Amino acid sequence: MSDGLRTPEHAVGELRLPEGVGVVSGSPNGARRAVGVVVGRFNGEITSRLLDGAIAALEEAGVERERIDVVPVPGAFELPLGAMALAKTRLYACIVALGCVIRGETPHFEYVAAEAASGLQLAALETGIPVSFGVLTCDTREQAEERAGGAHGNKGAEAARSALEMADVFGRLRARAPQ
Ligand code: INI
Repeated sequence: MSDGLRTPEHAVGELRLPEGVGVVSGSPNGARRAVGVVVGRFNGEITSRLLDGAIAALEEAGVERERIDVVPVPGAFELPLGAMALAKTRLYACIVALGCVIRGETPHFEYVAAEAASGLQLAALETGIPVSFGVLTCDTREQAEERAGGAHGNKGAEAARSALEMADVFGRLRARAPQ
């Protein structure tokens, strides 16, 4: 099974929610939302496709093009700082981080990929603004191409929808909390 999100080694099926509990869930709704996108220039052929996928998904979800700001950074290692800077402006409902790390002959890959992942999570946790992880970490360029608009979908689009969903659920939770 491959729906673009999961590869055959992932489990199929939807989450089943038990009856009787309160469920606060969001949807990728972009209406009246501004979104910041930070994107690595390294492996630019791939990150351009991730960016195209993300912008298309944001517009499809109702985000107006003029409300999308894109910040290019040198590579995936710089994504966390870019995301943090965007989040701290408080101008954006969520941040989409896009990059592509491809394994080389040295352990450099491990450092760049690990710092990108933990740094992006830190940016979200420190600011309370959702930051999604649209960073490909692949062994080969072919694997990256498959995930940037090829057989495995477009992870940029997936990251855009995840960020909007989290922004939406945050909004719903805020609306429920006592003022
Ligand atoms: N940056 C990437 O985004 N992808 C890579 O595959 C990559 N590799 O393999 O080196 C990469 N390196 C650059 C890194 O992100 C920083 O820009 C650089 O180290 C300067 O801080």
